[in-house]
Amino acid sequence: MSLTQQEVTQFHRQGYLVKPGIFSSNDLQPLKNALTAIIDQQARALQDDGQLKRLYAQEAFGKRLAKIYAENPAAGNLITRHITGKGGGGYNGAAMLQCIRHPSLLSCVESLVGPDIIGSSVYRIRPKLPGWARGEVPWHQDAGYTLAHCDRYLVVTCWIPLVDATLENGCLHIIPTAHKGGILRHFTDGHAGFLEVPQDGLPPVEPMPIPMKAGDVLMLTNLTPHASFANRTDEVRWSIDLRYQSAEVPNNVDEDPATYTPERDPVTMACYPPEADFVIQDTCDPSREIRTAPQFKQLRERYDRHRPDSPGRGWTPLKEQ
Ligand SMILES: O=C(O)CCC(=O)C(=O)O
Repeated sequence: MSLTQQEVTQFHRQGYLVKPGIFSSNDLQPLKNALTAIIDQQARALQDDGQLKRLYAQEAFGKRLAKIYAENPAAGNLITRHITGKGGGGYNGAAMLQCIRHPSLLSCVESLVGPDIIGSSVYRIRPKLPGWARGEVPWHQDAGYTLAHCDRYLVVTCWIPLVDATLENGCLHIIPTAHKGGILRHFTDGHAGFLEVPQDGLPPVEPMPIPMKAGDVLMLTNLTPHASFANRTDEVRWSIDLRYQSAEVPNNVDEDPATYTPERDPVTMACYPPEADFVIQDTCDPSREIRTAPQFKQLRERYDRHRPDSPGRGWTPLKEQ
């Protein structure tokens, strides 16, 4: 299931493309099971510790963490952090790699970045809880988070809801065609601590909400402004966002994070130095591809142990605007 020429053209013209039904519900189930297992294990520990009255074990995937959070926000936050990591990292088990390497998804990505594909270090799992400020992500471009020398390269974000994403539960909103205007001015200390482009810094193009079914894929460029707003339901809006780039885009695949030095010229660095990039497809040397869960886990955890500092790109705080 690769992209048609028309879809590739729409992606480049509009800065986004929705491919419906790439992941079947069977394809999503292993990840949902793995996340449920983490929630279950953590909920039991919290209950033993007297911090939760109930396990909510009979609740559906979309509801369980929301119920826990509603009973005790601190307990909900703790479990959420186990899943997302602290500002990165997070769940890196077999089911995650399976999603990242999903064959139909990779065929679509290949249509955009070519056959030699690097899994960009930045992938995220987002349990967007009702009433959870950190679930609302203000306007930004993903390039705002990566180093400036990468603005000229394409890094494709694939945003995939694990449950239906609606206006009510906080689907993604994007600004079409705005990627053509280059990088916008971002500020640190935006909503919930995220980078933010304030309203008056956004291009004068009407934003578009993108409601999606579970398993659809929204593909964005790294310069496409996007945001998501409050979840006004009583269920969690679960999603993952994965990123891919051509092997020609700067990356840290052959680097040892233990020997990383932040003093060197930023242009010699990966687009996002703190986390591990990995080879998804290498047409000349397939032995470099990260295909097994232990390989993936080991690589990701090596970066958790020696997390390189990013020199950043000098955005200033919103309050000093
Ligand atoms: O999932 C969300 O609500 C925000 C996602 C996002 O900002 C991203 O994928 O870069």
